[in-house]
Amino acid sequence: MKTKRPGKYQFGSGELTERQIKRRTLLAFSVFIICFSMGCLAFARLYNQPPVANDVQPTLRNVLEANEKLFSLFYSRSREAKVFRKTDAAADVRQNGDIGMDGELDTTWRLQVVRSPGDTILVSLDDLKALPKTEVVFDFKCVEGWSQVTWWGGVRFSDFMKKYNLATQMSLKFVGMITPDETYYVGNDMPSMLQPQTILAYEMNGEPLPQEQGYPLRLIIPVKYGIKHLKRIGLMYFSNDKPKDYWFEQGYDYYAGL
Ligand SMILES: Nc1nc2c(c(=O)[nH]1)N[C@H]1C(S)=C(S)[C@@H](COP(=O)(O)O)O[C@H]1N2
Ligand SMILES: [Mo]
Repeated sequence: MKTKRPGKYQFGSGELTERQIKRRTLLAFSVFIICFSMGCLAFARLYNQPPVANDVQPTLRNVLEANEKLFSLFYSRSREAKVFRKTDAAADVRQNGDIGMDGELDTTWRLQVVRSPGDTILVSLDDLKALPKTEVVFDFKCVEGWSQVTWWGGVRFSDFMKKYNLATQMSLKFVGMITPDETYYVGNDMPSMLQPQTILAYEMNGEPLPQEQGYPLRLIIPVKYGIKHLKRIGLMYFSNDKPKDYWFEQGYDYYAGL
């Protein structure tokens, strides 16, 4: 059995001399200094970057975009939000966000569906109510940190697309939606839009949609955060490019998926 001798240390099976230890300590310290300097440089670069108007810093934007690519890879129609019972739904539904919600709308409202540039059809609330009704009860989440189980009824978006012969449009990558006054707008990826829980909602808690909840029609897209559930849809269009998105312009993640 080996005993420790002064000036020698045992490391695993081999023994190291004090010189070797000094050399290794120096090496470890150099590696630390190099890594630390690189970290400082990276931070300084990030910190000194000028913010771009209406956007986050370029480096952060690149990270966000890399995240988006990852997310969109994993997004699929099979994703479903957890469902709840109607009795779990809040009676007193929180109202949040009122951009593009000035005044009140009535039955003269029509949904404008831009099938292709220059080819727009008008759809009334009664037209939508004539389609099969789908209901969803899910945990509505806002990026501000609150969530609430809520119950919505309307037309499944995929049903709407099929009934209106919008198969070509369904093959595009995105759906854009805009309020009638054009002040709030969102873009959603087609796989999430065609997910079976996504509905064009005209009811809440089994009643006509209240004005502040987006009467006559709003989007309910349970796989996304609240920012994507546009209230008071005026116009809808389809494209392979990302439609403009209000909160994306403020620096939020484009997909805002859960
Ligand atoms: N037109 C419009 N739709 C909107 C918003 C908005 O400001 N304007 N806010 C969004 C946000 S951030 C959330 S959390 C939900 C809130 O929906 P609620 O008012 O039904 O709770 O609506 C979304 N849809
Ligand atoms: Mo929100």
